[in-house]
Amino acid sequence: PDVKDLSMDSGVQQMLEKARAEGIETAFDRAIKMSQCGFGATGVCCKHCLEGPCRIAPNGKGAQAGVCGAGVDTIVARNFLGNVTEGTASHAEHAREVAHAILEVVAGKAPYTIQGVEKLKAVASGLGLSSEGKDTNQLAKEVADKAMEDFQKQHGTLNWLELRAQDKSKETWEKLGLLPVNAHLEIAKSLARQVMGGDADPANLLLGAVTMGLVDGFAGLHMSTDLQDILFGTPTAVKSQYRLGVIKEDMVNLSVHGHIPLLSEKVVEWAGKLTDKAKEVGATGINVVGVCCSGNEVLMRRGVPVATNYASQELPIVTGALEAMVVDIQCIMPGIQTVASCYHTEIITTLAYSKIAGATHVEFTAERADEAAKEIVLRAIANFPKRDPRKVNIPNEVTEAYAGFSVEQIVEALRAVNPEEPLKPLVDAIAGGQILGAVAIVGCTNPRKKQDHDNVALVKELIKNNVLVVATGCSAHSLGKFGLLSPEGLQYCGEGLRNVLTAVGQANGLPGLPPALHMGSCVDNSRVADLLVALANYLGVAVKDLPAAGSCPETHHPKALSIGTYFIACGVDVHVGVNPQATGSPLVVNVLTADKENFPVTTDGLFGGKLIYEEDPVKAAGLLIERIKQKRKALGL
Ligand code: BF8
Ligand code: SF4
Repeated sequence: PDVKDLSMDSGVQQMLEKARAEGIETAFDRAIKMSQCGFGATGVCCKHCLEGPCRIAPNGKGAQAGVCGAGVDTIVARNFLGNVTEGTASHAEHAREVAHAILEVVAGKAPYTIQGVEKLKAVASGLGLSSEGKDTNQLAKEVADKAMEDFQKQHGTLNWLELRAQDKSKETWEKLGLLPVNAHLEIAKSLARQVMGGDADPANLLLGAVTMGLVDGFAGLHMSTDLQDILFGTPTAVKSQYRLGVIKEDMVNLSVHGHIPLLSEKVVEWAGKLTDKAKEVGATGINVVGVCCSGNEVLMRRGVPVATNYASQELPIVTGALEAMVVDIQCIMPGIQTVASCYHTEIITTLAYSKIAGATHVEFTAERADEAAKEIVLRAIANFPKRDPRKVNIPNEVTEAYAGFSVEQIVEALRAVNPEEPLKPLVDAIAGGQILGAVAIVGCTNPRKKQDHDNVALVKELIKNNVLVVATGCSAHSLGKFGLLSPEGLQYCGEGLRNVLTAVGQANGLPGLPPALHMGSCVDNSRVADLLVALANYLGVAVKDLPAAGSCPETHHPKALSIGTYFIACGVDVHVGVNPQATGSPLVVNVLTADKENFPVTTDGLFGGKLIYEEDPVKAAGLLIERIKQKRKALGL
C-alpha cells in the first residue's frame, strides 16, 4: 500500500518511503504481513492448560466446549480478565516504582528533591495525614508509606480509592463486593482465578475484571499521577512542538521512550548539564525529544517536544540523526533494535526486567539515577560523530501545541473567569448548551490502522458538535500533530464551544484555549477522572450522570482495556475503535455493551457505563453524542 494509507503524518510517510528504499522493515510492514487469527481475534482460544489450546468455532460448528468443559462464554470472559489484569499490573508497577523512589529520596539515598509541595499537602490531607510540624520529606515519607500499604494490607480497601473515588461510586462497588484490598493481592487473585479449573462463571469473571479496573484506576493511574506530581511538580500550561521535524540536524538527538518519568526527568536534567561535551564533538547542543508516554511526561512538565507516537516509534531512527533512544517499560517495540542496527543509533534499555537483545543496557534505579542518566547522555554524545551524513534526512514540518492541562491548571484558567466558583463557567456552559458534554480521547495509535486518522477524525466530529475534548496518551500526540492542541484548531469547533474556549483563553491572555486540552500520559487519565469527580460533586450528582464519555479510537494495548474498565466502573461510557478481542461470546458482548433495558445484567445497569465498539470514527462520535444527549436529558438539560 501507498505510505499515505499507513499514516496521516507526512513526516512519517516520508520516513516510510526512506525505510522502504533502504530495505528496512517497520511495524506498518509487519502489520500487513501478519494476518490476524480469527479465533484469537474473537477471544475464543484458550491456552490455560496443556489439554489445549482449545478454541470454540463460531456458528455452533465443531466442538462447543474445551476438553475441560469450558464453554465459549467462560473462555472469552477469562481472556478478557487476563488482558485487563496485564494492563493493571503494568500501571500498578509503575505507581509502586515511584512510591519506592520517594522513600529512597526522603531517606537521602536517591538524587531527586520533592518539587510538588502543594500537591504533597493536598494528597496528605486527602489521606487523613496532618502536615503540621512536619517537613516536606517527613510528609512525603508518610504519603509514600500510605502508597506502599496499597500493596501490602490484608483488610479494608485501597487508600487511594478512599482518596480519589466519588462516594456514590464507592457505594456501588461495595454493594457488589468489588472493592480491592491491595493491588498485589488482587492481581495475584486474578491470576489464580484464571487458572485451569478456577473461576468458570463468566459473569463472575467479568466482575473480577471490574475489580482489576479499580486496582488500575486507583493503585495504578491515580497513585502514579499523584506521586509524580509530588516528586516532579504538577504540570502547568506549556507551549511546545510536535512531529519528526523536532529532530535537529546540528544537535545530538536523544529520544526518551517508555513511561516512568524517573528516567526521562533525569535524562532531561543531564542533557542540560552536558552541552559543553556535545560541543566538543561538533554539535550545537543536546536535543531531547519525546516518544509515547515518557514524551507526555516531559512535555507536560518541561515542554520537551514530541517526535512521534506509538505506531511510528521506529521512524525517528530512520531520520539517520538520532544518536540514542533510551527506554524503560511498556509500549517499546522490540523492532526498534532491528531498525537501529541499520544506523548509528544506540538503543539503551534501563530496567532489569525489561531488556532487548542487542541493545545496550544501562541499569537505572532511583539510587543510581545521576550516574545512569549521565552515562546515557554521554553515550548519545559519543555516537554523534558516528552519523553517516548520506543517511540523514529529517522531515522538516513541526506543529505548535499546548499541553500541561492538569486539573489544577484547568481550574486556574477558569478562575480567571470566575474567581469564587471556578467550575461555574464550565457548568453554566454545559447547562446552557454551548457545550454539549465532554469526551476524553485516550489511548494509542496502532500499526493496523492508518496512524492518527481516527483519533483526529473523531475529535473533529465531536468538537464540530460542541463537545469539549480532553486528551491523553498517544492519541493526544495525534491531535498535537494536526493542530488540535493549539488555538488554531478552534476553527473546527462549533460556535458554542468556540466561544467558551475563546473567552476562557482570552481571560488568560491567550487567543483562545485549544479545542482539545492535553491532560497528560496514560496514567494521567486519573486527571480526567478527578475532573469528572470535581464536576459531579459541584453539581451534587453521581459521575455516572454526567454527559461525559471516553474514547480510544486507535488503541493497541491491554492497558487501554484496564483504563476503560475503570471508567465503565465509574459509570462513564467508553468507546473502542479496535476489536477488543471479546466478541466471540454473546454473553460477554451483552454484559459489556448492551443497554440496561435490553439485557438482564449489564455494566450499564450496574454502573451506568458501557463499552461501545465501533471502528468508524464518525459513526462512533455519533454514538457518543447520542449517549451524551441521553444523559443530558436525564439531568433535565
Ligand atoms: O500508556 S497511549 S501506545 S505509550 S498504551 Fe502505549 Fe498506548 Fe501510547 Fe502510553 Ni498508553
Ligand atoms: Fe482447553 Fe479447558 Fe485447558 Fe482451556 S482450560 S485449554 S478450555 S482444557
